[in-house]
Amino acid sequence: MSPETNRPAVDILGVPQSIYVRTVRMACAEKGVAARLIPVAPHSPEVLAINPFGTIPALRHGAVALFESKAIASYLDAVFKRSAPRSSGTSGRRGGRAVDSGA
Ligand SMILES: N[C@@H](CCC(=O)N[C@@H](CS)C(=O)NCC(=O)O)C(=O)O
Repeated sequence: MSPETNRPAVDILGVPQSIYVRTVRMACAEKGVAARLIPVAPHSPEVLAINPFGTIPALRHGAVALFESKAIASYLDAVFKRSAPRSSGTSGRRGGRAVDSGA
C-alpha cells in the first residue's frame, strides 16, 4: 500500500494464470510497488477500455493506462525508483547489465 493514500500504487488487470500478467506482477514485486490484481479476462470491457486488442495484462496508475507487458515493465522501472534489495548495490546492477547486453 502507498503510505500516503493507503491504496495500492497500481492496478494490474488480468487473470493470475497468464504468464504475461505474472511477469508484470513480478516486476512490481522486484520494484517494491504495491499492486492490486483486478482479475478480468481478455477482451473484457475493463481491458478493452485500455487496450483495443483486448490482451492482458493492462495497467492503471492514476491517469496513466498501459498495455503490453514489456511496456508496462519499462514504465514501472522508470517511474518507481525504489529497487528491491536483491537488485540494489553495484554487483546487482553489473549483473543486470550483463544479462541485458546479451554478452
Ligand atoms: N504481447 C502481449 C501478449 C499478451 C497476451 O497474449 N496475453 C494473453 C493472455 S496470456 C491474452 O490476452 N490472450 C487473448 C488474446 O490473444 O486475444 C504482452 O506482452 O502483454
